[in-house]
Amino acid sequence: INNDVSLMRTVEKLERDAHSRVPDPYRVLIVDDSKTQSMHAAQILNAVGIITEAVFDPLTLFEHIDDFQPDMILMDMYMPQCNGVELATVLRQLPQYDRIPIIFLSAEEDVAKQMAAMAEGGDDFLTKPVRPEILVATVQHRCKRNRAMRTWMERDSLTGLYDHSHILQRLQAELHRAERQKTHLSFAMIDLDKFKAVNDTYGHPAGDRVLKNLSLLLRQRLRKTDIIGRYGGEEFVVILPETDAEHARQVMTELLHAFKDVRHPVGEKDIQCSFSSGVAQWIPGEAASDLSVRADTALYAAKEQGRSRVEV
Ligand code: GH3
Ligand code: MG
Ligand code: MG
Ligand code: MG
Repeated sequence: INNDVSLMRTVEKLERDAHSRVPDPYRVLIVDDSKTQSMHAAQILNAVGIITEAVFDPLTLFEHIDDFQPDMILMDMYMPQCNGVELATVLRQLPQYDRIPIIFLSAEEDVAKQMAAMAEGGDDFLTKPVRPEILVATVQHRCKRNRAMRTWMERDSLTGLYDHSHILQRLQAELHRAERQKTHLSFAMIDLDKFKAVNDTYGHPAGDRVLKNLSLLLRQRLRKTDIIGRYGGEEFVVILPETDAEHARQVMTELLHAFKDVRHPVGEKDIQCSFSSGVAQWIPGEAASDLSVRADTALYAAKEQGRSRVEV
């Protein structure tokens, strides 16, 4: 079996799939001090395939957001520790949480108080008891609109990968998670080798084709929990949660070999490319910026030592 051919087929298949893919189920974080209330809403949403997670203690909200990555939050207004409107105010002041829709679900019938909640960043207000169809329709609408908005705000248009600023936000969230769960995390930077020559020889569209193929390969080969971004023009990064440097090096080396085998169609002929990669394992307590500087230093070493290689 010719591995190159099967790989190109997979790349083409991935591209087709990307257009006809069933979207991942929506994820809703339910913030309510009452287990009964929260379970009731969860049952209604779960019945239509929405994934839910419950937060009973609002003070742990940020941990839940980082770990669960919700499409939206269903927020109770009155809780003993702090109220939902205050929580919304805090969320709206933090850029990484600012775009998450908040739907208030509360027994509060005072319209002035409902309006005050909306003024603090609520996107909808539903009063309990809510009709299940209304809850489902409102939640699905918010999730759908938000995904559409996030796609064009956070994703790079050529490759569909997370863009520079969003990948840094995800890195921050993953570092918080690694800190709490005391797990390893590795960060890899990828830079295409002699890519200027590809553009100069075959033209910019051919270069773009190579960038697209690399992004498809990364999505195909990496785990679902790995987070991939396009850092700049021909630079990519991968966040590998729960992965130490040695394992990350193996993963990146396998990717490197797979990528070198890909034949990128350019007019009549095919071209092949390689990349260099620098890997750094996060040191507990280390800032995201220091981690990425170490990965960049390793990448520079890979280039210095002849390219088409992975350095830690
Ligand atoms: P090195 O092995 O040292 O990384 O060499 P290089 O030629 O890849 O490095 P350099 O940084 O000099 O060139 C990067 C090139 O990447 C320059 C630019 O033409 C190309 N490039 C950057 N962004 C894009 C893009 O979006 N599309 C295409 N086709 N080319 C791009
Ligand atoms: Mg309550
Ligand atoms: Mg570069
Ligand atoms: Mg380069």
